[in-house]
Amino acid sequence: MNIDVVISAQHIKPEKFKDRIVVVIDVLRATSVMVTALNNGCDKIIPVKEIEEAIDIASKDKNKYLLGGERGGIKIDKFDFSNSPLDYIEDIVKGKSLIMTTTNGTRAIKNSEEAERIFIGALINGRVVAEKLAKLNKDVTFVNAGTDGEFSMDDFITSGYIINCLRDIMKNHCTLTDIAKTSEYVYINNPSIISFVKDALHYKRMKDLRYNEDLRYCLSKDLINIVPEYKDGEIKIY
Ligand code: 3SL
Ligand code: MG
Repeated sequence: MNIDVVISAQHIKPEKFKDRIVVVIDVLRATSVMVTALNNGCDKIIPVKEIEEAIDIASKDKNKYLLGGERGGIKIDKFDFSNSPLDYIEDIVKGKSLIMTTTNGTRAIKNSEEAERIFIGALINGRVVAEKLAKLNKDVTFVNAGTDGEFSMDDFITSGYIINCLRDIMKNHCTLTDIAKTSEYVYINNPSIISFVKDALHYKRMKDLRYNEDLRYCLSKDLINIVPEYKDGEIKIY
């Protein structure tokens, strides 16, 4: 198994995904929202790039669809929810379909469509993602959503955590690209993820917007045991 990391949605080269599994990571906060909503009984998530597209799909059946996402970290006008994972509780999402558009996370998923399979990863489901990858034993690329097309410390250390779990399960029977090694190195040398991530640009933005609870939740490891997959335009637990 070969393991690689891509540092942002803008750095994706689709031709490099042939025959590989991709794990998309936007730990703050899109993929943490997706894992949470599906774990709380949401039927499926439809990620889209544009706000108009989301509103258009939702208008087809107002009872079935919820609209969630953000621009600039803030709820979009006419949307039901922002991009706070703590909003996606069972009472609200159970049996519903969520249409989501976010600045970086949903873009990273759509830009990864050339991959053989696409999984949704975060810290809250990190270990179970590693277990799934070990079972499949195929080459894998961790796509970090990044922040506005740039490298993001929070996604990078999350990749490092999952890689570390994976190497542990695989008893080292895998090869890592230099960037994958660096990602794991960053994780190993920063046992407190929050202490490392607090210097990240996006962490500071979240703090300024007073999303302290979101930060604490999204930066916790292994709270959830599901691995959502993106297939044919939908994210579900298959
Ligand atoms: O960029 C994204 O996809 C979002 O997760 C960003 S935010 O954390 O909701 O601001
Ligand atoms: Mg992010």
